[in-house]
Amino acid sequence: MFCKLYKAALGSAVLTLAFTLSTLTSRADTVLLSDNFNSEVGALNQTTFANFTVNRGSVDVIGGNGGQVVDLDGSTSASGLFVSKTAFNLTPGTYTLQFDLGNGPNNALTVSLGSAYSEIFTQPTVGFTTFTRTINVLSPTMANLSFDQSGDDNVGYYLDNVSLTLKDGGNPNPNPVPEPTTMLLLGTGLAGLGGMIKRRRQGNKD
Ligand SMILES: [Ca+2]
Ligand SMILES: [Ca+2]
Ligand SMILES: [Ca+2]
Repeated sequence: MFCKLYKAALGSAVLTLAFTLSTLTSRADTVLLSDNFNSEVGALNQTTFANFTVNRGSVDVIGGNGGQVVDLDGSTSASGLFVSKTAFNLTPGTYTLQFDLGNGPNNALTVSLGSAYSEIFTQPTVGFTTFTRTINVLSPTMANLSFDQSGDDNVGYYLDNVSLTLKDGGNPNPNPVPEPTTMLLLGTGLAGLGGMIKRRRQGNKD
């Protein structure tokens, strides 16, 4: 009899704990930008994009990487500055920036996300290479994603599959402290379990 009660209480406590942990950790990722450029109109010196503007020089939309890609140095001997139309409102949290780069050797490409991230690429890529960067934002900031190609020789890095994702619903604390109410629930469950064990031990003495 006791054994059944004990198991039931223990099972209940474990379920409560599992549920509490799952509600604390299961927040969805938020995709802020995802673009493979396959729906753009292929053209040299293309100026119209769904998610980007060409703020300087020119870029081309050409075939590649199983669809279309953006050659960040167009065909006007003026390399492109390719900037997201959206200025992202970056709340504190962990972001994942991912993009494919192809072509090279080449001139420098500066990839930046406002003050949150900046990196200069100069190395040739073998085919297309996926770059994944984790960006931790500590205080709120507004930022455009930009790809600044240098060179002015009509051949730039080829850009594809750009995405920016906010991980875990923007939870700034990856190891959250349980809220007082959940602690109270857990405490009540464990106290009840302790009481049962105590009663069981006292029962043995009788
Ligand atoms: Ca593509
Ligand atoms: Ca070009
Ligand atoms: Ca070049």
